[in-house]
Amino acid sequence: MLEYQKAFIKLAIDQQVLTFGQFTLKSGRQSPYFFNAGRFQTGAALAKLGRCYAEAIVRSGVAIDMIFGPAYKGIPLAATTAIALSDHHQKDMPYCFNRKEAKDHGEGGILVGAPLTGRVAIIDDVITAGTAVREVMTIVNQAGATPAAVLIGLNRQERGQGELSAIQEVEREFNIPVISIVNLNDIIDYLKTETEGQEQLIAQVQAYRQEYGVE
Ligand code: OMP
Repeated sequence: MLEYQKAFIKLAIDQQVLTFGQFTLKSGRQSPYFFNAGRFQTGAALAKLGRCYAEAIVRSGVAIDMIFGPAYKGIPLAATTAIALSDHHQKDMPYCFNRKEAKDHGEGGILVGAPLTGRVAIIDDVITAGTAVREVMTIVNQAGATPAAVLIGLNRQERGQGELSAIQEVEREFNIPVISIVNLNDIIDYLKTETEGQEQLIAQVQAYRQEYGVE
């Protein structure tokens, strides 16, 4: 695991973004952990988060022209990533986001920010079964732009609609890479090496991975 990945997991646990317990997912699965990006609630946390997303996209080597942040949770993620790309990677990247409801006055429309064109990195928090990200693909395609990558914080490494992981399905269906800052294996590694007395929790997470996970 790289240093920024370790820092990301530490930040997520410290900010209670990554929590452990019993959670019902959108897919109906019962999960012993949950990742809630809405809990990155301060300027400092958001700044660190943006640096992690920026590092992940730069390390991937994928060429992009802009960043798209889907409403609502993707909006601050796109903004903080764009700032980090400028401050730490000398890349002044345009970004835009959508509204959930079209505005019929003022500037109108559902898109805000830079024109949605070229090779677009879609930035989001989590992919479990891949439902949310499919909706975003439609918006990007309808604007005439090209989805170039999906950038997420956590890859839960779960099966999607079939035997492949949801992420593999998205990668095949849209022919683009899904880049994540960390995946579930990284979280398990972190719990094993950076924390103590968490054997029961590790066993629960591993059991969940056994039931719903893919390699
Ligand atoms: P899919 O649409 O099934 O890929 O699930 C992604 C969405 O599930 C996210 O956008 C969240 O609304 C929610 N989610 C989390 O935010 N964190 C998790 O750890 C798990 C989920 C989830 O419900 O699967």
